[in-house]
Amino acid sequence: MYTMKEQTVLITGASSGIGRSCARLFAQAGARLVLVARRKERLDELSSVVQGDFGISTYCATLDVRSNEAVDAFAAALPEAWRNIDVLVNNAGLSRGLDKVHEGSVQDWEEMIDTNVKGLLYVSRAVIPWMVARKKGTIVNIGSIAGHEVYPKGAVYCATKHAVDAITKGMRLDLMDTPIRVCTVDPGLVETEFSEVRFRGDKERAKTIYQGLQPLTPDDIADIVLFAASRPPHVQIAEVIAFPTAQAGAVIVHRT
Ligand code: NDP
Ligand code: 8X3
Repeated sequence: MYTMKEQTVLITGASSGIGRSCARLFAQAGARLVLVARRKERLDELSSVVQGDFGISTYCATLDVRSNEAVDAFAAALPEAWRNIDVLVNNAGLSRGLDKVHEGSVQDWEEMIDTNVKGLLYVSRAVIPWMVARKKGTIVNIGSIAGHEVYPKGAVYCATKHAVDAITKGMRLDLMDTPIRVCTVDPGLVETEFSEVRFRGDKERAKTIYQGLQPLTPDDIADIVLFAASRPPHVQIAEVIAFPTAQAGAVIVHRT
């Protein structure tokens, strides 16, 4: 069992999927949680569950990471006692649509770029200076296999995750002379609300993505995030790619 006792962990996109699982697993390990997402009612429900189950404390806030003003206002409003962020999990992200570039929706592109790239940067810009001042911290960015490969009709989502990969590498260079560690966890197929969001609520289409194989669960990924964050301070897990056993590439999947 990993211990995160007395550690403060900020998770973006904690209202669902991988972010929600990270909240539960870090709470089980004894961390105090700062949970943000747009759906505050879900955060409040999660917060009372983890407080009850694990006796830890939480701070929840509505936050749309696409707005730099909102991120700055969140950071300014965060009470002093919660600013000692030891672990930042940059998880909030989404895909919209599956389209050829010449047929795609500009609005979908903007939503993906604003959330996955600019949102991650805004939160990082607000939080990392606190880590630098304290000479302590671990940043875990949730990338994707889509940050290593490009698949048909996924150019823009893949571009955002390639950007996460580049930003992660850049952060590691920029923070190399500090004790702060930078990690990326890059999953393949994980069954969450991800595909429902991509296909705008089309549950049947979303289900087909995970049919015929055993996908990863959000807990599988949260376990890796917790592992990376709980290594001794001199150990920096730089990058983990995690696939279901029946997946060998972004679109190379064995289905039965
Ligand atoms: P979910 O749809 O289940 O969760 C996405 C989370 O991101 C939600 O909590 C959502 O909260 C939050 N979010 C989305 N937009 C915003 C925003 N503008 N501001 C704040 N929070 C936001 O999907 P996953 O758990 O699967 O996705 C988590 C991360 O994992 C993403 O970065 C995704 O790209 C990545 N990933 C997922 C894979 C998969 O197969 N599922 C594989 C590889 C990577 P709310 O709507 O309440 O704001
Ligand atoms: C999300 C999973 O399959 O679209 O990053 O690359 S996939």
